[in-house]
Amino acid sequence: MTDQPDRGPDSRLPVPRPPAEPVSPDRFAAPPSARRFELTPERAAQIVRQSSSARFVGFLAVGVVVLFVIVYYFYELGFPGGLTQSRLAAETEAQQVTAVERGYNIYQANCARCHGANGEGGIGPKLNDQSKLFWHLREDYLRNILEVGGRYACGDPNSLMPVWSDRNGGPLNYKAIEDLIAFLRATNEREYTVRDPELFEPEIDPETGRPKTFTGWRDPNWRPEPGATPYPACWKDEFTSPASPAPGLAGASPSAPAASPGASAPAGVVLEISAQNIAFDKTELRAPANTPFQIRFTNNDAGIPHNVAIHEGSPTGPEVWRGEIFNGVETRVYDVPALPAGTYGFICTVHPNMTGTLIVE
Ligand code: HEC
Ligand SMILES: [Cu+2]
Repeated sequence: MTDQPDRGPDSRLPVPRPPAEPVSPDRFAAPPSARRFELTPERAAQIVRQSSSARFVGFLAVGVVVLFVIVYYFYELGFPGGLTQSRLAAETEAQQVTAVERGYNIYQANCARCHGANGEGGIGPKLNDQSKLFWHLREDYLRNILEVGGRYACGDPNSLMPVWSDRNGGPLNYKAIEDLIAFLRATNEREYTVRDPELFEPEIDPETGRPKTFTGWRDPNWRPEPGATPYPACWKDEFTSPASPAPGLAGASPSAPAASPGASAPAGVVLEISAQNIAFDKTELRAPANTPFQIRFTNNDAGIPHNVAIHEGSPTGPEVWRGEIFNGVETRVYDVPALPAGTYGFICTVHPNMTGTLIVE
């Protein structure tokens, strides 16, 4: 029972919807003032100028980048024609040089007293021999012997060469070992600078006023004779190779002048000498001139090879005669051929620091 009159379905809307008008395109566009597309001549000229300078700047930027890439490429990899070295190679070389120079100091401080300042040998075997460096003293071998000590060379548990690596209780850390190896393998092609061990500054030779230098031992171009036998794994075998005369009472080197057959057991002079702890017990021997004589040599160093060799003038002069090398403990009698009067040096071929004077009168 309502008294509301029925006004149809739209009767509850507040305002009746106006009839739809056609949409003018102007409603969706900027006002006509903004839609002027004509350019003033000044504006047009400005735009042209601006865009060409922007292009030039862009061109410059690309040019700079391209140039940089090209220059950097050669800077990094080295300019062609050997003008410069690749940066990586240069850095590697600088590090190699540093390692060799440090290794030199470590060698002089720890090793020279037994192996000689130039690796010429002494209490320990020589290290600077080309055939030995080529066949035998390779990096792995050096690393092993420095790590476990001299017994690695020939299996001698009483070897005089101590353990060097701190991994087995020695005094040198792995870096020092690597530097040492770099020095032992350094080539003789270039000069290295001697530097003081603390500050690593070059050491100046007071006489010349220039830094002291040294060269490595290894000749990288050295090649063994075709068919040559490799250097033996144990250095002592260099002296006991089958090529040397069979061990016997007499041990004359092939280069020695042949002694007369009857001279092997003359009632003549017998010189006595012995070796112990890598030293001769005598520094002077005397023998008669122009007469064959004998040397009775006792090697008291168990497992260590020694001999007696005679050199002209001094122990470093040319070799005149060499007695056979043999391991201790043993005594052998050498027959020495007649020598003209004069002063000679005698030496152990294995241990260049075992020397003495032989006076033939
Ligand atoms: C106390 C003396 C002594 C000192 C110091 C010494 N060595 Fe030796 N070295 C020897 C002896 C002895 C041998 C021989 C080993 C053996 O067969 O018993 C040897 C062997 C070697 C060998 C092997 C040689 C070969 O022909 O196989 C190398 C390499 C070597 N030493 C390097 C070094 C270096 C590097 C140092 C310094 C860190 C050093 N030695 C310090 C005495 C010494
Ligand atoms: Cu010797």
